[in-house]
Amino acid sequence: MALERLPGDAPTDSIIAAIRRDGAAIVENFVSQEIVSQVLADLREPFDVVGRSTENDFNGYTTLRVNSVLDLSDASVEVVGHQRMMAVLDAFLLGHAQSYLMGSCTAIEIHPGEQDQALHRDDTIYPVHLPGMELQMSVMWALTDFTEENGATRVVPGSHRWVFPREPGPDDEVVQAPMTPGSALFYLGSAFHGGGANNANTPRAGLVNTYCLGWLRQEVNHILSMPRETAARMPEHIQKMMGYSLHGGMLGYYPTDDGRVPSRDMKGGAMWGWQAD
Ligand SMILES: O=C(O)CCC(=O)C(=O)O
Ligand SMILES: [Fe+2]
Repeated sequence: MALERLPGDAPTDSIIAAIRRDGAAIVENFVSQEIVSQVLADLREPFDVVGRSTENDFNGYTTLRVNSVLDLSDASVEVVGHQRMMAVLDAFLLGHAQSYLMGSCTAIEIHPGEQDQALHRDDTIYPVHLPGMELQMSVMWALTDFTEENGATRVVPGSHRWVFPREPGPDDEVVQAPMTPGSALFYLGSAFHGGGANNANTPRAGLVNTYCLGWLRQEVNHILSMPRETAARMPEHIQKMMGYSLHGGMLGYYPTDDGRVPSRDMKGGAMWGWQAD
């Protein structure tokens, strides 16, 4: 089988339906070439300067990684806060939270010679498994061509329905997600996936962003990783997803300079039931 591929102007409902069924889906040409080229240009120096600092058995030793891309590339705002992408995230993450947050924002350039990354679920950063409740979702944007040869992301379709602690075995089908630059692969936090081996002679670069339920701790501490002055220049929806927001009107508050806390709006909080309306 292959993952469903939908055109960038496909109805949001059909993208959601494909992800619900397979745990992942590709949306082609979802962001412009101009944005992709700009993000890639902004990342060249960070890739080359700090890209090897995250090398380990999981991330690989022939792969460059850059974290907190939002802080390094203004153009990445268009990707991280892509409005139609967020309409898809809404369907998966707003059933169990009033809002969601950006977990991480990581560029990954897999170089020739890299091996297959171990198949894994991104949501294992959270030590709970609640069937039917997605804790987070990932969106991998192709910044270069993703091909079967150069390490396009691998996904185990249907694995989002597996009961913990089932792991992929030799009989489970693994499919790849070839994409052109500007296309996006959505996958649920519960879907097994991993980077691919690069057997080509050119690198494969992608930007993968994760989004978690608003009452969970974010993978990256964006409040510390980006200077406040930079954050203040971000569009409001990005600031909120970085963590400059309260969940349910009460989670994440802090005293302001005069020692007061904002009046807490319990409406919409856990006790109230945020699906009531
Ligand atoms: O690079 C990829 O295609 C996937 C990377 C990934 O899944 C991860 O590092 O968690
Ligand atoms: Fe992953």
